[in-house]
Amino acid sequence: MQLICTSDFDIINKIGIVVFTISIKLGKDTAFNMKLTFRWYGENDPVTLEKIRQIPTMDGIVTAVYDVPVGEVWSKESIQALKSKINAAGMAFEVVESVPVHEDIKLGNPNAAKWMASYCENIRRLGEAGVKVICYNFMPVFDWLRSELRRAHKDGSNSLAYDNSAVLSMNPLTSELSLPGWDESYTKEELKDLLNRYKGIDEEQLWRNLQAFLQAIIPVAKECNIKMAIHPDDPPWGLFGLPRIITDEVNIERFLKLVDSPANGLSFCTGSLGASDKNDLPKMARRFGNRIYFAHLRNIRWTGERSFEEVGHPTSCGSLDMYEIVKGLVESGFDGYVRPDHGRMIWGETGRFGYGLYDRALGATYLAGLFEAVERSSAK
Ligand SMILES: [Mn+2]
Repeated sequence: MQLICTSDFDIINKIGIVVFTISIKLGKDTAFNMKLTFRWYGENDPVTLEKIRQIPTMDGIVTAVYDVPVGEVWSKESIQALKSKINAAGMAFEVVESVPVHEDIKLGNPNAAKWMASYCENIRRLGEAGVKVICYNFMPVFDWLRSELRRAHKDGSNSLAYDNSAVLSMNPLTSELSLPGWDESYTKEELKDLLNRYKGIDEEQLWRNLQAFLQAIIPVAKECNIKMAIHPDDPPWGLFGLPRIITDEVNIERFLKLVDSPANGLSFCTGSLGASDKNDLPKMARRFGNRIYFAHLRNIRWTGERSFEEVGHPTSCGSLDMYEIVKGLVESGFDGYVRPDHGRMIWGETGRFGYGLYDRALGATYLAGLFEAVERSSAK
């Protein structure tokens, strides 16, 4: 807490009264244990750092180096440039999302060792730049997947949505599938080849490949004072014959034991894990809170078996109990980084799907309010 006292002697002299103002500033350090962050996609992001800075209680930026092919070493200059820009805008750069994992590592093929060495070098370089948490995922081929990018809602907003029957009817080798980002990553031929290479990889093999990866990187992360935080699979079930393993409580328990080190932890993404109504998120938050270093907090509404749409962040907007999730995190001792996750498009905003400014800013202030209330009532 900072006590700021001001007295304006000019006014005292002029009008002969004493003006004495005491303002108590509840700085971020004392208001929250958690640190509020916002994802930013770099210079090409229409949402600028200056705008993000104006969201109340915003601490830091979550971003990555985007000018290097997946798997390769990030230049120190690029890392430093990001840090300087973010710091100049008055925010911290302590979380990277993501350092992507090369498919050869997930496939466990002979090139894996080379890519793991590059990955370790990235960890070292980010550690030197003051990064504390690295988010990554271990989903084969596809990152997050949706069947609709602009599901219209009654209030005039729109958001991403996932309809299981629509996804199952899609063939990733034709152009029907719409997923931001992925279709630019691979040509149809490359995708066909990649899907073929995964034919021999079942869940157990993917577990083994993940363990080999962790065994290579976790000691380096520990040395560099970095917490690795795996992002759960989104949605948390296998697709197109590809295995997915970071999906539920049992598997997360197994994951944490693969390399049982504090440097081996989680990004707790409620929208991803919450897509399955079998996942009890408050329970998971409580159980894994001390190994959760980064929380993506957003709400979704279940619309059918394995189907959902993204909604505003508050509990009453969707199917997830955000209050109980935050309570579970706080009561388990969570003091990591939090960010609002995908937002709807509201107020006519257009831009990167899920990553507009307005709804995510509303989400950020809602989350700040939840944390303030829960942290302060738990501290009593
Ligand atoms: Mn997420």
